[in-house]
This record gives sequence, C-alpha cells and structure tokens, in this order.
Amino acid sequence: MGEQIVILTGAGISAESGLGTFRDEGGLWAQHRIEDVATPEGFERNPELVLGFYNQRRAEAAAATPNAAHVALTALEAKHEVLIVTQNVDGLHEAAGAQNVLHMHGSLAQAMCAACAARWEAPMVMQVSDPCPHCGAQATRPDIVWFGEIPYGMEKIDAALSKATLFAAIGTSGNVYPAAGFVAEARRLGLPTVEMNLEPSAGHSLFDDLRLGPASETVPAWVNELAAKSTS
Ligand code: BV8
Repeated sequence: MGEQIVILTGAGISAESGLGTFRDEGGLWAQHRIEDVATPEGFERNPELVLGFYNQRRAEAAAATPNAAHVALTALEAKHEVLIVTQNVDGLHEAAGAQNVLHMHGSLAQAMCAACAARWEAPMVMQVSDPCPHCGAQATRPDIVWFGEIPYGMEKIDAALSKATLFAAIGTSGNVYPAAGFVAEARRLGLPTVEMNLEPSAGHSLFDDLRLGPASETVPAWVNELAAKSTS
C-alpha cells in the first residue's frame, strides 16, 4: 500500500464547481454577517434568515458538479489510504466517488433537531415550522457546525494524523480553527506537508511545499506526481 494521507479541503476546492467561498472577494461573508447566519445565537434570533441562507446554498450545491480536483482525489484512494477531512458542507467529494470523507463542519444534506438531536436527510427547503420527524418539536436546523460549536470527528482526525505519512491542505484560507491547526500537528508529528491554494493561506509558512494555482490544475498534477513516485 502507498502513503497514508490526510487531506484537509476548504471552499477553494469547490470554487471551480461554481460554489462561493467565504473570504474571497464577494464571498459569502461579504454578503452575510457570520454572526447572523453561522452561529447558534443567529439561528435563535432569526431562524428564517438562517434556514433561508442554507436553503440557498443547498440548492446551489445540488446544482454543482465535482471538478477535476475532486475527481483526482478520488483516484488517490485506489493506491493510497486516504482520509478527506472537508470543511465544506457540499457533497462534491462524494459525488466524485470519494469513499472516505469526514465532514468536520457538517453537511447541507443533513438536518438535525435542536431539541432531541435526531438527524435525518435534509429536505431541499427547510422551514421553521417543520416538525422534527422524531420528537415533533419545531426545532429543526441544518446539521452544520456553527462558530462556537464543536466540529465533528475530532478524535478520528487526530487518530488519522497520528498514523499518516503525508498531510495536504487544499483550497482553505487557514483562518478557522481547529482545522487551521492541523498543519501544526502534522509538523509536530514530523509529517511532510503540502498546500495547494490560489493564494498562500494564513498558515502557509508551516507547509514544506506550496503549490499555487487553481485546484483543478494543482490537484491533478500533485496526484499524478504521487502516482509516478509510487510506481518508481
Ligand atoms: C470550535 C459553517 C471549540 C458551515 C463554519 C480566536 C482564535 C482562534 C480560534 C477562535 C477565536 N475565536 C473563536 C475561535 C474559534 C472559531 C474560529 O476559528 N474562529 C475564527 C474565525 C477566528 N472556531 C469555531 O468556533 C469552531 N469550533 O472552535 O469549538 C473546539 C475546538 C477544538 C475542539 C473541540 C471544540 C467551529 C468552526 C466551524 C464554523 N463553521 N461554517 C458553513 O456555513 O459552511 S466555518 C467556515 O469557514 C466554513 O465551514 C469553511 O469551511 C471555513 C473555512 O473557510 P475556507 O474553507 O478556508 O474558505 P475561505 O473562503 O476562508 O478560503 C477559501 C480558500 O480557497 C482561499 O485560500 C482561496 O485563496 C482559495 N481558493 C479560491 N479559489 C480557489 C482556491 N484554491 C484553489 N483553487 C481555486 N479555484
């Protein structure tokens, strides 16, 4: 078997599939205040606004198709042990055929009940009046990790990093923790680290290898390089 690779992806890997990033020019945080749409307090204050924000993104994500970067990562799984830890809430890694994907910030495809914590497949359009299918409370929300909430899969991510041989970060600005801290953990473990991004991230100096350009170019090139190495 080849390498054991942990790959952190962010909004940049889905940009060429037409989905907005957060902090780029005209990005989602230019159109909405984080505290209004991506915090539990914002949901408490105005659930219609928040459900509307995620309904819009769910529709956009459903209409998007994986790009060459998502497809290239799926090809990696054939030769290497890969865990894709995505901060993204779209389903494009799965749509490209990736098997081992961990949505640490949740997923647009899932809904949950703020009253009983039950989870189910989200309808395309969520309404405040929707009753929870399990307890009947009108407390349904997107199964998304908002600021101040605990990301999913942290133990699994730590375990994967501790036995990894390579860490890569693709299309993430490195602003949001704990995801932005994974590269420091990888270095502490002595792993080689590579970043693929349109611009250097906030943590770029922690990466051994920085490949600038659109993910649809840098990711297939990186995957081909790994393939060439593992056959030599
Ligand atoms: C937690 C919801 C405790 C889902 C999101 C002060 C200091 C340090 C930390 C904190 C602090 N104050 C508060 C915190 C904690 C806080 C945090 O980090 N705040 C930041 C802003 C300072 N974090 C939290 O609250 C987290 N929870 O800490 O709990 C804890 C900690 C550890 C263990 C247990 C408990 C919860 C964070 C999750 C919040 N939810 N969103 C949604 O609506 O989508 S975060 C949001 O930002 C998204 O999830 C997104 O994934 C994430 C990161 O954004 P990026 O993916 O990086 O996207 P961005 O636009 O920023 O960058 C795009 C990149 O792509 C750029 O680099 C660009 O150049 C590049 N790009 C663009 N086009 C392309 C491209 N690259 C390649 N090709 C292209 N074509």
